[in-house]
Amino acid sequence: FVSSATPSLAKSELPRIQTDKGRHAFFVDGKPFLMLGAQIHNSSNYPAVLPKIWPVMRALNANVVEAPVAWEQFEPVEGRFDYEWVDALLRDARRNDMRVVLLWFGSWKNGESTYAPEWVKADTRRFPRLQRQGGRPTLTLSPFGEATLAADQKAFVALMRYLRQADPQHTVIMVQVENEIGTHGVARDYSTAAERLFAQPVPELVQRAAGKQAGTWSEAFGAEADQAFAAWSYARFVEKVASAGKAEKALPLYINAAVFDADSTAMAAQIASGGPNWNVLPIWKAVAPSVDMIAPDLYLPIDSTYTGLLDRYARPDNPLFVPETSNATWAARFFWAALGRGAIGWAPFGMDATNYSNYPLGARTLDADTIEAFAPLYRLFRPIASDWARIASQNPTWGTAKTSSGTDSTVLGEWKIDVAYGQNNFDVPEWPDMKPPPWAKEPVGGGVVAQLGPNEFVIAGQYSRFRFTPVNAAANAQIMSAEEGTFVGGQWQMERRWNGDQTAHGFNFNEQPVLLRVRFSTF
Ligand code: N0T
Repeated sequence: FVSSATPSLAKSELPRIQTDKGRHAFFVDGKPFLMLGAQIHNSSNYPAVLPKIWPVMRALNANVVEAPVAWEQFEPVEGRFDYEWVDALLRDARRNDMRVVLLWFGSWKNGESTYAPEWVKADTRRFPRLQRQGGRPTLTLSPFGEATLAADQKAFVALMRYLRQADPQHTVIMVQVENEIGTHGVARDYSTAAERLFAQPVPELVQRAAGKQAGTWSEAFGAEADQAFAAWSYARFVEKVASAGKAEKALPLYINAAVFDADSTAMAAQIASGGPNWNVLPIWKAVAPSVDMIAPDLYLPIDSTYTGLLDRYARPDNPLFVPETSNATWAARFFWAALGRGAIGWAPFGMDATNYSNYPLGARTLDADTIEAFAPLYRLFRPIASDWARIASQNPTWGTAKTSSGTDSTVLGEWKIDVAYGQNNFDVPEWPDMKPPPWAKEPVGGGVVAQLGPNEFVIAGQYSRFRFTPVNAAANAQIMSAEEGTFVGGQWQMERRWNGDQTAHGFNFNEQPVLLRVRFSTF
């Protein structure tokens, strides 16, 4: 039986990641797509909560909602799957013109296994726990549990099969497998089975991917042996879950990483051991090839840490995606830093009106100021989500978020770009009682540049000033045109030219972010 709707549905293309010359694009409906996301709270995954989600999404102008589906709700009784939440979410998302990233809270959620169904939690013999040295079990399921793997895989397969059947239009565009894997306070599994494996030679695949000498884990990895072993043990489990799910519906899959530091690995080894911290990415990449992306969750309000971690995960073999970031106002500016590094998506966490706050990670309250820190960014980019994604996948880009020094700079081609924060829009020499703009001391401001040609750029920014000077100091430079506008149907559409005060003191971005297209010449 073929219904009349079948042909058009069959034509709707599967979302996919495309990588070309080290740049990435996420294709949705056959077109590049930028995820302007927002994640709901952990326990907001019930139909009753939906009315508290959509008004926030609308106020933000998000185009993607990230929402968990918990193993305990999906398979409350072994072998019986409950699709009620997924159904309600899909129905509502379509009505609200939103796409969905589903988060599979299966065997692991923030290192522990609290989202496993009761029939799993109750049976520690069939579903063994990861053990501490000396034999005490943890709240974490062991990644060596064969029955645990079979059960998680079976449930994930059921979820992906259901998406194949119930979501031919691909409202769900991407799926996260597990959540923030990695144990806290115990470096790895010390069960008898794990100890036996730990004493054996490192599998050749891992040893080669990590660029180590052959030998046991301790011989090959030294001080990082426990963390590397844990990464391998989780990665092989996740690969089996992910590949089986992909065989049902080949959506892009990712895992998220609890990350702490861009330079040291000590915290990650203690607080999220085995999780996909940047130092064990080669292991994860080699052992879990069905996972398309490894994505950092960014909550620390230190600018060098935030951007340093972006750099760690924006790689030719790993599209940058920030599936969780703080929803405090300070975090909004890092949207620009992520975009400039080619991010295919970015999402503040805790965006629903369930009256919960994860402060100090996020905002104390989800008030109007919180929403307004993020909404203007999404308001600017939602209409051009596809245009920006196309531009960023084909051209050099650079992004900046307000630094502690108050300045930032880069070179793109023949042009040096200097960014200054907290400046007035008009330069004068010493002036009595002159004050900086009201936001000068706030942790706000940023911008992004894409180089369209040797002398042509698209710039967007907020609370920042951009200046362009030729790298060649002997060259004289002039602005040929500076147009404020947007893209409509893939074509640039000018609204007005900037000139006079609007260009004499750099390009100044204020409270409302805007898009500029500028052309220079030299003589
Ligand atoms: C995140 C979120 C949610 C010393 C926290 C961040 C989400 C999970 N975990 O609200 O639980 O599901 O992925 C952990 C960040 C820890 C920072 C500690 C700094």
